[in-house]
Amino acid sequence: MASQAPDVTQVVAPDGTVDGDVELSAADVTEIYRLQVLARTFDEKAVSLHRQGRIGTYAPLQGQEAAQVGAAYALSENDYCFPTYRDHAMYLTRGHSLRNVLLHLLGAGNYVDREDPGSLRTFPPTIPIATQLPHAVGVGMAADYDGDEAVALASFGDGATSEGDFHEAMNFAGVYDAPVAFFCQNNQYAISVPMERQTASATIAQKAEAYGFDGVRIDGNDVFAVYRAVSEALDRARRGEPMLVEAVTYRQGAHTTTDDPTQYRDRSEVEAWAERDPIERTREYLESEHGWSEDDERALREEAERRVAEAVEAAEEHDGFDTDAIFDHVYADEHPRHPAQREQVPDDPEVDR
Ligand SMILES: Cc1ncc(C[n+]2csc(CCOP(=O)(O)OP(=O)(O)O)c2C)c(N)n1
Ligand SMILES: [Mg+2]
Repeated sequence: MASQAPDVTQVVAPDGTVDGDVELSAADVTEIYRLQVLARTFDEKAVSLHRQGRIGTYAPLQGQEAAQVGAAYALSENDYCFPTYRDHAMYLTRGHSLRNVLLHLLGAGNYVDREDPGSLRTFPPTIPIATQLPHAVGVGMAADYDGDEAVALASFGDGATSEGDFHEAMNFAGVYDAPVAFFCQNNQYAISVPMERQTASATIAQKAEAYGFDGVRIDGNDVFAVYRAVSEALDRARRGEPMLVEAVTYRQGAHTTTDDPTQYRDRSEVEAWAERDPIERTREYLESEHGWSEDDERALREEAERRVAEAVEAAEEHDGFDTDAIFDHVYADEHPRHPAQREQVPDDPEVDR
């Protein structure tokens, strides 16, 4: 049941007490906490912008900050990252600007941050569920053939594990020892479909066994456990050993801004998971272990609010969408049909909100 506390590996308990070894320095934990708070501040703003008709449909990440920041933080700069449409905090952690993430939501950008070439190793999200997983395996293998040290992190949801692409990617990775880490954010739902209707497996982690590699199940609201498990998966990937990490977490908000979760889940379940909030846990750890003060907290929150407000202003000053850009990067060379298709796309399409 989605309301039960997950039986999973933890490093820091919900009240901030330490259960295991924390491998991160005070500076790293502070940076991770800053990114978590920035992500939630951005998320709240994005939901509000959608309600005001200022951005398109938005998939909220609230509740999944530890999973997204912890996993992306474990990557080296050169590694490849394949986030989902909900993984806005992964983009921020990988160095994408808030403005750049917003531009996509405004229909005026495509996740390519030209100001930050390093961020090009983070792929745009795919909307068809699980299609990024074979891509991640292929990119990891291509990097290996090129003698590049980089490995790939493939992010996906619990619902994605019912797609053929998930099984094809896992199978291929197992057979060819692909340098890829599979990272599942099990947020308990695929839109309105709960975990127990998604799979008859007791866990998602155990699915790895069928493909010949290891899977682990961790508390996805414990950023320390996420960082440790994904770091290990990436280390193994560098040795040509794929691994699956199942991060057990919860989507606190709606599936998207067009969804009403009160139709399919109880308030008591949402309240139980709020007790396990991933941001409060990191803060409690910082308070008890590193003397994090109220002044530190206030300054951090003010900075997050300011940065989000500035990004909204900067993004709303965009020059419109370059419709020609949808043809970019589809083929290495211009496809013979593209010139005619370019003619058919209006210069300034109405964005469907
Ligand atoms: C191939 C495909 N089928 C159906 C959909 C519609 N759809 C969009 S999100 C979603 C649920 C995905 O759930 P999950 O993988 O758990 O990710 P989450 O949204 O919970 O982050 C579905 C079915 C889609 N986008 N692509
Ligand atoms: Mg899900």
